[in-house]
Amino acid sequence: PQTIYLKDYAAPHHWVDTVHLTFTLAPQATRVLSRIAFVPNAENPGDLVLNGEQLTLLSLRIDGESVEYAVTDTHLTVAQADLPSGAFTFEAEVEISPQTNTALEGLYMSSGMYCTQCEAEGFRKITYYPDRPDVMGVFTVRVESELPVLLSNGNPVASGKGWAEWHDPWKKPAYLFALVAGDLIAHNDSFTTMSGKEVDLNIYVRKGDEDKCAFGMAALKASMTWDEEVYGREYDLDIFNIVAVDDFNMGAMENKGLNIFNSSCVLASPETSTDATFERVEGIIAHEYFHNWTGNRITCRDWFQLCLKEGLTVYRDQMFSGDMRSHPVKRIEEVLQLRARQFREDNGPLAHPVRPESFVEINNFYTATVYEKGAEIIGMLRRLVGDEAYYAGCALYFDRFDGQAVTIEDWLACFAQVTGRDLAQFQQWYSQAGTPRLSVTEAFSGDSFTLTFTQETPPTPGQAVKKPQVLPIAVGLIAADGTEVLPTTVLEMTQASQSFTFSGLAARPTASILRDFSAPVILTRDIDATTRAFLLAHDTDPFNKWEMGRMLAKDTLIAMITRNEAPAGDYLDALKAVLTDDSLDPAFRALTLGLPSQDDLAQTLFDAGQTPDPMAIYEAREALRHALAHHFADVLPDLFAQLDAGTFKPDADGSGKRSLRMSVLSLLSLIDAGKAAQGLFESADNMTEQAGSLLALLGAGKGEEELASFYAQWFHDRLVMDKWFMMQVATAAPLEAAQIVAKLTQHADFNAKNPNRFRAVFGALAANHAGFHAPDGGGYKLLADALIDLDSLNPQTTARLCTAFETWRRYDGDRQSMIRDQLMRILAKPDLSRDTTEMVTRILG
Ligand code: B3K
Ligand code: ZN
Repeated sequence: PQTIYLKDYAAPHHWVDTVHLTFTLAPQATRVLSRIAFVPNAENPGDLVLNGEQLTLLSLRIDGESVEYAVTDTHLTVAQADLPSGAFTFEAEVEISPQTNTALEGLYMSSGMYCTQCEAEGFRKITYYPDRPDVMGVFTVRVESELPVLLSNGNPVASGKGWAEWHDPWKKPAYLFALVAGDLIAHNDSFTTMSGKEVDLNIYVRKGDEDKCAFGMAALKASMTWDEEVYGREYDLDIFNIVAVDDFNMGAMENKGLNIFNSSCVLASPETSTDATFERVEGIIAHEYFHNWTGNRITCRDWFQLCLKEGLTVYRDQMFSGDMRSHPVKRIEEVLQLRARQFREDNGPLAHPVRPESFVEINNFYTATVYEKGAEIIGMLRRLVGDEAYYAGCALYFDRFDGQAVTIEDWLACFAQVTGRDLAQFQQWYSQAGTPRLSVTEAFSGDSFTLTFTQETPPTPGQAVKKPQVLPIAVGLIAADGTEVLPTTVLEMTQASQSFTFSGLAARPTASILRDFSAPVILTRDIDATTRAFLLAHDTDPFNKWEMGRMLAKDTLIAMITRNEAPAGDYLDALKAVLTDDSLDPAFRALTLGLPSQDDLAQTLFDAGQTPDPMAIYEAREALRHALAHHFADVLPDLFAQLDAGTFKPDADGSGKRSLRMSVLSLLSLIDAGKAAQGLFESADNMTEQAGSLLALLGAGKGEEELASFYAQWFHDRLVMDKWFMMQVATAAPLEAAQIVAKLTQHADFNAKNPNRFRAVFGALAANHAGFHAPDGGGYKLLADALIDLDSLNPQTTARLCTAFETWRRYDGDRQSMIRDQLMRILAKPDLSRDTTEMVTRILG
């Protein structure tokens, strides 16, 4: 397969002015008639080159005349010599088969409805077109079908029996095209924008899901208000539609005026959804809505610039969620995610810059690095330039580039202009892969305290030597009595090694370093458990307060794993103080109670030069859970009773309480024979507590009966059933995981073609660290078998799940060779997709 390089970017030979599409829908023979007005690009003249894949071409005309053309599996070309000299109209008719499209890219069918997914390069499976984001056109779409709801982008123009026409006045790249046709029900509302324009809002769902739309609708309206108030961005069409689709490769898609969502990311009700789902729905609705400005009105010149829209939009949705809920809690959750997914990626064979320099299949680069590290870069930029300059830079960006397809350089130029700063070194964050290691030493003399930082970024594939990055390091200083003697101050580190001195101090302070996780680095700091416990008790920065608890937990677990030590008493006491401190937010207490994941511990051991043993990690973590349960035995039952949040409301308060309550319950279940959890399972009126109590039971080796009654209650609800599958795999004991997965794949409700269900089982297997890495290699083989089968149906989801193997070089020789064998077996599959081939090849390194 061909590798595409950023350095080879060239403007297209032709621009698009207007596009008229007529769809005559039929499951296996949909006709797509296109009329495209092309304008030659005077700056780069050449042949007319259109993308097209899996299309049956029925007719082609240019300015009404037939013309010579060449067609391959991927392109249609008309030689420049055969084209009219100026602008011309291209007309073609193609036939496609949505029903047999199991890749879920292009136009496909899901539970009887038609829907599309075009980003990144799916439009070429719908018709011949210059399918690249820098080519933007004004689309008019006619949909013909007997289905009652017919939707496309923009505003509705006209409709009649069996047809509807839509016109999108905003020019856009083809990846934002969308079409939906189905027997759907609208949950309707409206929104008045800041300039007084009335917008019609709809969430379209299948019959039976109408009662799961209210929360998503409220989140949409809150997002629209927030973008007006915080960024001054107003919505720009008469209508905004969201459609829920059951079969979807990712979370959701920001198509102009017609967002399409994985039903798991928009539907929510207290009975069927957990607090985590509510929070995710709120965040994703906001994310897709925010793309209307960061992504749609201003888009990417090419796919290497993906982080331009994704990093910024993730940053925006994170700020929104923080405003809606709690910034400290949200920040801790973000960092947990970042470390679990992005640091993991950055540490292995798939490490790549936030703006990659090459790709084979762009769908493989919708990664934690592009999204989450991309968002961290925006956060650092804001910290470095300050709030005022940040918003001024954004305003300039919106103003200057509205309606254009641009680059990271264009984005940064706005901030260079408003601040007068040289952002050349900062720009390295986009080009240099790998997580910087930051270490610090402390010295006190006279009245001065000095912090000396050293940074180093390890090599990553294709980048052996790294340069120092610009690091905003937020620090505070705390006196022995717990008072803060230096409030949060941002140090700007630009060198490999750099010192910062604070004078006028009466006594040696305790430093709180990297507050709010001000830069995406791995900080090493040699401090003893007493200092950590002091900061856990006294740090005014909630992130670092939590971080100290986490480091204590990690040290305790590492000592248990490597030296067979008993859990440190200091740690148990410090944790108990947090657990029982009513002045702290329950959500924060729950997060502090959470233990580092097995995967995190494996990486930590590997970084320290040891070979992680998954079974030993599992056992130590289980032993610590039991030790915590016994150490807290006198307070757990009372806490469990007190934390009843009352009537279910999916807000920060209620979910925080329930989150702590479920953490308490999972420990309590280890010492009360499951009594409390069984009681709650019987009485729960919401999914958070019903699933939480079931998980607590399963985590204590119980819950067989509850699992069966859960099935009997919910077998008809596909999203709840995803949880039923997932929970069993997630809590399976290491030596049973493969067998449980094998059994579940034989279940009548298992369906590999549905990405949610496939991920519920195989994503959970990959996340069950000790189970996946079971000594006999059964987990590896099972996943490889499933991926080999899925690849012919759905390359995108297959390639995504290959990341389960990305950490293979951490482990012992036996495991490495078993994994290598499985990767080679996948690679040997005839006709393996480009997506999976690229992923497996990169993982093998
Ligand atoms: N932009 C889409 C992701 C498309 C993924 C293509 N494989 C969703 C989002 O980030 O909002
Ligand atoms: Zn996005």
